[in-house]
This record gives sequence, structure tokens and C-alpha cells, in this order.
Amino acid sequence: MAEIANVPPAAKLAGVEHLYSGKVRELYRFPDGRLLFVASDRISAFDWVLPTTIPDKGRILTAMTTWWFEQFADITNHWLSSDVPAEVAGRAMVTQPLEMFPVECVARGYLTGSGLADYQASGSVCGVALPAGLTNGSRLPAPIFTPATKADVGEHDENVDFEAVSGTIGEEDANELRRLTLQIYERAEGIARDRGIIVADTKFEFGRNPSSKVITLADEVLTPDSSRFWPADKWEPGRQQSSFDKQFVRDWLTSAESGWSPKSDDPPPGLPDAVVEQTRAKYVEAYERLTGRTF
Ligand code: Q0N
Repeated sequence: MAEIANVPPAAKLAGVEHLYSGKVRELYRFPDGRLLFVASDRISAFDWVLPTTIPDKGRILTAMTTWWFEQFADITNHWLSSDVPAEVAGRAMVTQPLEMFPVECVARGYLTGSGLADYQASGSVCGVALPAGLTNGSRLPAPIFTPATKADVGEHDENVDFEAVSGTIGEEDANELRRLTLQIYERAEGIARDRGIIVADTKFEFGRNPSSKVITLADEVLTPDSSRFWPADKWEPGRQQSSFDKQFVRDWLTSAESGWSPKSDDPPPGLPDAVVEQTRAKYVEAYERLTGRTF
């Protein structure tokens, strides 16, 4: 699989085969076929992987994912075990190997990002018509399923309509992915909102268990990397919302102090220690607020 220019090579883990490296996650296979899903401490911003890592980010996002899996005990997921190699302790899961659906299953409860851009151009998102008068950050009348197809490395995923998904995987499975996506999102959004975090949108990946044929929730779920988390007390439609986790990073990278611009073709500079520590604290806060557990 293609490598991303500024992502370091995957860790060498004894006895597992490296399958895939994304900007911040890696996938390996054990000899028995089970997978090892690893979350790194890497952080991305403005489509770059930053040269600085955030201590404990991988462990926090892994703990968040497994907590959500526990909340949705009625939704079959790919988690098998948290008994992982020592080098990745706490930031990896052993998972079922699935036949993945080639669809990014996105649910949106609020309008921003590519959803806002599509709405402003056409009044709809992924073929779903929306009422007039919505603005950046508006809460939608009801959550919508806005699937996307994975683009090549370096490209953004492409929003597609439900019919395109049906055409690719069949109507029955497309209906099921939409139903699962909206059901899980609605439940998560309510839980998070009660705890002061708006989950504006989120992306799920599903696969089919090749033996049982059961459609199964995969990937990491409902983390700030797979979702947009906003602080509920600062929500104000009509402007770009602040990011729960990455706002300190974005503010510093766009400040004069960084000497860098998101428009630049140059890689971003490393983050100051204070920004690293503030950002780590936001990931801890998100985990502790959501779960009521201490990290
Ligand atoms: C898999 N991807 C998508 C995040 C992005 N349980 C699974 N079985 C088979 N394949 C996959 C999974 C999962 N999860 C998912 N690629 C393969 C890209 N992912 C890869 C992991 O990092």
C-alpha cells in the first residue's frame, strides 16, 4: 500500500505482518489471521501529520473506542481482545479480520466542512435535501447519512449519494449501513451532549465477518479523530466552531509565532511543549467527560 510522505515507517512488531499505515493508525496481521489495530500518538492538522507527537493520544483514543463498543453492546464490532504486544500496550486492539465495505459511513447531526460546502452549492448533501437558511454549525432537523468513498492517498474522500452506495454494494447492505450509522450516531450524540460534547459528525467503517456473514462495526469509533467534537458551551452557529481537541494546535500553527501557513507547501513545524501539553489535556478531558472514568 502507498506510503504517506511525512508518516514515519511503521513500528517493527515481532511476529506480525504490517498491512497498512494511515496518517495516525496502523494495521497488522497475526499469523492466525486476526488483526492488530494500532493507534499512534501522531496528530494531523491541515492535512499534514505533524512532526510532534501527543503523549498518550493513542492510548486515550483506544480507551475511548473500547468504551463506546461497551456502550453499544448490541452492535456487533470487530474487537476481540486488548491483549497486545508490549510495544503497543494500551493503544492497540486485536480485531476480527473483516471483508470491508468500500464506503466511509458518515453521519452528520450538524452542518460544517464538506457538508456545508455541498449544501451551499446545491441545497443538499449526498442527495439529502435540507431546509433553507442553515449556516456553519447549524444543528440539522435530523441526522443524515452522508457516505463517502475513499479517495487515493493525498486526496479527500468523495461524498456520494445513497444510490451510488447501493450501486456498489447492493441495496440491502446499503440500507443496513445507513440504518446502523444513524442509529449509532444518534445514541452517541445524545450521550456526548449530556456530557458537554457535541459530536457534530462521525465516520464509521463496517465490514462483513466472512464466516458468520454478520455486518460488523470496525475501525476506531467516535473519537475526535473519526469525528468532529465541539465544546457544547461554545456552540454558536454562524461561525466556524472551535475544535474540542485540536484548537490549540490550529491556533498556534496559524499564528505568526509558528512562521508557517496552512497554504504553504512546506511541512508544518514542530509544536511548542506548552501546545503539546494543552492538547494532551484536551484528549484526557474528552475521555474523562465522556466516560466518567479517570485516564
Ligand atoms: C481495514 N481499513 C480501513 C484506520 C483506517 N477489522 C478489519 N478487517 C479488515 N480490514 C480492516 C479492518 C478494520 N478496521 C480497515 N483497512 C483495512 C483503513 N483503516 C485501517 C486501520 O486504520
